[in-house]
Amino acid sequence: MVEAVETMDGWYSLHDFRTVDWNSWKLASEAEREEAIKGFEKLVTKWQNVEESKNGSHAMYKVVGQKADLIFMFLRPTMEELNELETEFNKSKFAEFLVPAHSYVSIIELSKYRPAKDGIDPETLPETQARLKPILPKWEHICFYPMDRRRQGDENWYTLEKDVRGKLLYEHSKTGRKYAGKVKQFITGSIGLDDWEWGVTLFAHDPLQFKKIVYEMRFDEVSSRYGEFGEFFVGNILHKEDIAAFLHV
Ligand code: 76R
Repeated sequence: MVEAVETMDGWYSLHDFRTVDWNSWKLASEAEREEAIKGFEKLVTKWQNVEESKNGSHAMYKVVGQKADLIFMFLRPTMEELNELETEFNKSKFAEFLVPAHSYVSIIELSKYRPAKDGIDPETLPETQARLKPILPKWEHICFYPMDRRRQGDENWYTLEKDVRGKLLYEHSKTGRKYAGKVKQFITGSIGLDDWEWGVTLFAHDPLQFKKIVYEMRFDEVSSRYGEFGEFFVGNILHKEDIAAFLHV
């Protein structure tokens, strides 16, 4: 029987996509807009405090294109905390001017394809714990897309033996490592949580590196034979200090 791989699971993740309703934003009074901006900045400060105390992390980007205007990625230890922060955000004044565009629920995931070294469970290592509960980089650009492993005819990931899958992923990781310092990736597992099997979140200083890495990986067997991809979202960082300027009308 084909063996599943054991996963190590970290913080829960919510990718929250919102569109700004610019018409109602422009129709609002100056005082209302100011209240919305101040309240939103306060929320961001709250998220920053959570991040400083290492109880979660977040990323905030402006989407390029029509799929949404803002991407938030939130990491929290529990699904309840994700829900609480989402609800708090929804009740805020600023949310009166936002339309939900999309969302994605998943969990930071690492897999145990490599045999344990010296019988040590990798999950107990501090470096693994740091990767399972990561502070998201504040790099200039983000790229998010969901993906599946194919299950069709001769191309069925789920009928491959574990060692074969491990080898293919090892090859994949060699391509990935070429982008060290240029692309930072976070793989979140979403089997049983959302519509696709994984979420891929990439950060880069130069958006061209998204195209380079995704293109190069298309030729890795694990992607060329076994990868199915969903919709891509790409954006530019929005710092707290720039919120008012972004929303100025
Ligand atoms: O454990 C590790 O992180 C190291 C080895 C590794 C695994 C097991 C690794 C390295 N990845 C792994 C698993 Mn990955 N990754 C993707 C995408 O667009 C595409 O074709 C694929 C989207 C990118 C861009 C990427 C980048 N990886 C996975 C899995 C889980 C598969 C499973 O369990 O079946 C998915 C879905 C996936 C997808 N990967 C790396 C990268 C990069 C940049 C690395 C090197 C990281 C480093 O060593 O710093």
